[in-house]
Amino acid sequence: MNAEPWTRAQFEEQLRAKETRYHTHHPFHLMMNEGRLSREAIRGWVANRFYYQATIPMKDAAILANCRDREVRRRWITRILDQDGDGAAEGGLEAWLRLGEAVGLERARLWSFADVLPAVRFAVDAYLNFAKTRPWQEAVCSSLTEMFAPAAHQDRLATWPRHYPWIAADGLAYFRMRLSQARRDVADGLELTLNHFTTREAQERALEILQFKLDILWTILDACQLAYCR
Ligand code: AHQ
Repeated sequence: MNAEPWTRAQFEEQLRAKETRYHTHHPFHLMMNEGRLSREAIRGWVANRFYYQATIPMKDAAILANCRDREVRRRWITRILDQDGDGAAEGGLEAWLRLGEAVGLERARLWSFADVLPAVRFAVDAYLNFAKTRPWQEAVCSSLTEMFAPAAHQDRLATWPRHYPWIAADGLAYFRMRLSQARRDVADGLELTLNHFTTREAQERALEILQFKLDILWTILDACQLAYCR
């Protein structure tokens, strides 16, 4: 017997309840916020997360490539420019490169992806492949881990200056930039998700998709902890 679909409010509540599995609860992130990471661990995290950041515009382009809805494309395309930049703004990738320089990593080193750990490469590539091969609405749903991202950025902005005074303040510009951009992106992605997944079976599928993406973020920190916190 098919269960009744959740209401929009219940469905959103189910999605938001996944926060307990978000990577801000990972031991590596807890150590980061408590100032317990070495310079090597911070540098390793910045270099590995750059592989994730540099893949986001490709992931969003994959969503556009799979989407026949002009109105959705007009809204979604802003994410690519937010990261790659355009005439007016330098973009998120540039801000992350400045974070790299602030922690002592050369830009060329970051772009070489020489420091990317095997599990990080597999996890990030799995995210890109998911966006390329699944319906665009599923890829939109997977981006909703960003519902929980403002807290992560706020944690860093609140704790890094005190715990990691060797990192110049302008290196944290990326986290500040995302506080507003993430909220706008999430409003968009959530609207599309609540509108598309309307049967109970589809809503349960949406929760599975979100858990898949939470596992990607969790795996990135598993690899960083194993590699940099001996
Ligand atoms: O800086 C982040 C970002 O631009 C994005 C895009 C979004 C997506 O499309 O999957 N997810 C995401 C995330 C960013 N930062 C991560 C962090 O912890 O700094 C969080 C991550 C996410 O929650 O998915």
